[in-house]
Amino acid sequence: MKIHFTVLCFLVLVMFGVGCKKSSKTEEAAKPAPASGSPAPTAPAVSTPAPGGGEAGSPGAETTAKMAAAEWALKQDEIKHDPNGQWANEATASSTYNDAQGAANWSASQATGAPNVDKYGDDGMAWAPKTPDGGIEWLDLKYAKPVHATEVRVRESCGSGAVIKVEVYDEQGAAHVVWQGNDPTTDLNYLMVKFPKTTFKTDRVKVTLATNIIPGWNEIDAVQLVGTDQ
Ligand SMILES: [Ca+2]
Repeated sequence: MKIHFTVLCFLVLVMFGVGCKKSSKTEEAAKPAPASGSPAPTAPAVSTPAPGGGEAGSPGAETTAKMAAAEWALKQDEIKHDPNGQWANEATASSTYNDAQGAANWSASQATGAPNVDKYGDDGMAWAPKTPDGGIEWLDLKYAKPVHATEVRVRESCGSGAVIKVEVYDEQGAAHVVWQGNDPTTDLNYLMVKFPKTTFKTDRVKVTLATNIIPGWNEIDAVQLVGTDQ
């Protein structure tokens, strides 16, 4: 009986624990989407635009939230249609939820293509590692066109804030760390990693996470490589 009780307690903790929860069939939004979150990605190299508050006439909280949501949507749209941006066309990962392969939900390939997760929370249209808090996991992405890269944008869609390193690969296959640090991303947003234009061309990006630093599932919807021919 004691063992059963312990198991039950554990299950209850898992079910009601903090962080991004996973429901295997229905897609559950663990948190309300970005309305209350920051409208723009908090980039390590760029200051975050203020969410438009504090102007004359002091708009009510509802107006401020609407403005923030509109600004968030504009930013998402701008990134999605960036002419220098590419979405991955191939991906592998350290592990996948339920050992998902091919185009299955939560497989590595769910991080290829343009973003397709609309709400912050667990979603099979994003890559998820096998366990929620296991530690180091990575996502390795390939792109159609090699470019001199200037930026990598990682769209986090669940358990945001767990990325610890971003690397790009040169033509010889050597990895170059373009960012390492504390990921400030919250809610459904991009981690925007800007760096001086690479002297080499790259068509491969590796994103490393420490899933244990953010309790619950950590999921990545899409990763954009930004760069130019010259
Ligand atoms: Ca996706």
